[in-house]
Amino acid sequence: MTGPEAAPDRIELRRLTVRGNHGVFDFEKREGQDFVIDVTLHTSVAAAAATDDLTETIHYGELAEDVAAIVEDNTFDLIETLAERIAEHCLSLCAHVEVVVHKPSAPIQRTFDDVRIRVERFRTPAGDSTGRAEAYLNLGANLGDARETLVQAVEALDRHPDITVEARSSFYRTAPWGGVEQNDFLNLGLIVATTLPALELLSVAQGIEVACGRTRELRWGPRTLDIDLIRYGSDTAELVTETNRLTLPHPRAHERAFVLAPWAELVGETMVRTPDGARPIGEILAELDDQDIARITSG
Ligand code: A4P
Ligand code: MG
Repeated sequence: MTGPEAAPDRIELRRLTVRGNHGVFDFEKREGQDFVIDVTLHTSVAAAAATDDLTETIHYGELAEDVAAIVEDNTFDLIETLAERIAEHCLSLCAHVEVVVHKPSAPIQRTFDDVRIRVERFRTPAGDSTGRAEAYLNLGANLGDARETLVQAVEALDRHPDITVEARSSFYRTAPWGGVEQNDFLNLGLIVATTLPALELLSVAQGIEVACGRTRELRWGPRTLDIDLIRYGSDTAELVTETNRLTLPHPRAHERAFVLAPWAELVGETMVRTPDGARPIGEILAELDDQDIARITSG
């Protein structure tokens, strides 16, 4: 359904002009120059057109900001590298992208109109050659019938045609993390296989949150249902991205026993990113033993 052949539609951003400091020469890095970017996202816009709902599509304003930030926040020798970085980011949004980076003021001692690099990339499945990626999700609830909500959320994810729940952890009763005084949470972890890009997986998860009555009032406060994407991909091919809508791997996972304990139950050992580099999950969990969590072994 989301394969390139099924999406003749495109979202095209043209001639985004951003000042950056890329180039082999020192003066290029020092003084900077304008880079002009074209991005083509091959993605179906049918769902957005049918519902007239921005959340069903890729927000071109956010796309422009994210691409501009990649140009501004890095210093590469080559526009090849810049194009590749932008393409990598775009692959978190959809499965097939084209990126052109123009460098109209490149140091060429001849009259020329433009020099540009064009890359076309397809999402390499973080998992296998069929386009399926594996993801680890953490679900939490502490309002209403939390257990029932979690069961329904797992069923809803599994019902989605592009998502298969491969493994579900036990339920865990966990003390609230984040300093807001509230009831204990019920949490569980899920391994899913999916053909959806990460951002589409997040959209599906958020749709299920809404369907389960989730309202967002207080950060880290009580919630009917919260679904966080913790990792997309495997130890060797993990998606790393940081945008307004999605940060992967989840930036606070390594601080939270309620995320790590169900994950360790499902996978045994895995390496988890922390600000000090990747560390074994068991080692991090051992250091979080002051966090009050209990595995519920019945049911
Ligand atoms: N977002 C960015 N990256 C991600 C990601 N990897 N997964 C964006 C999910 N969402 C991600 O989240 C805010 C925005 O984060 C979303 O719009 C999404 O685009 P939210 O769920 O709307 O707001 P929130 O959950 O209140 O904030 P936040 O910072 O996501 O909170 P957390 O980290 O989800 O923590 N204690 C226990 N014991 N158990 C819990 O389950 N949960 C929380 C919520 C706090 N304390 C808890 C628990
Ligand atoms: Mg959340």
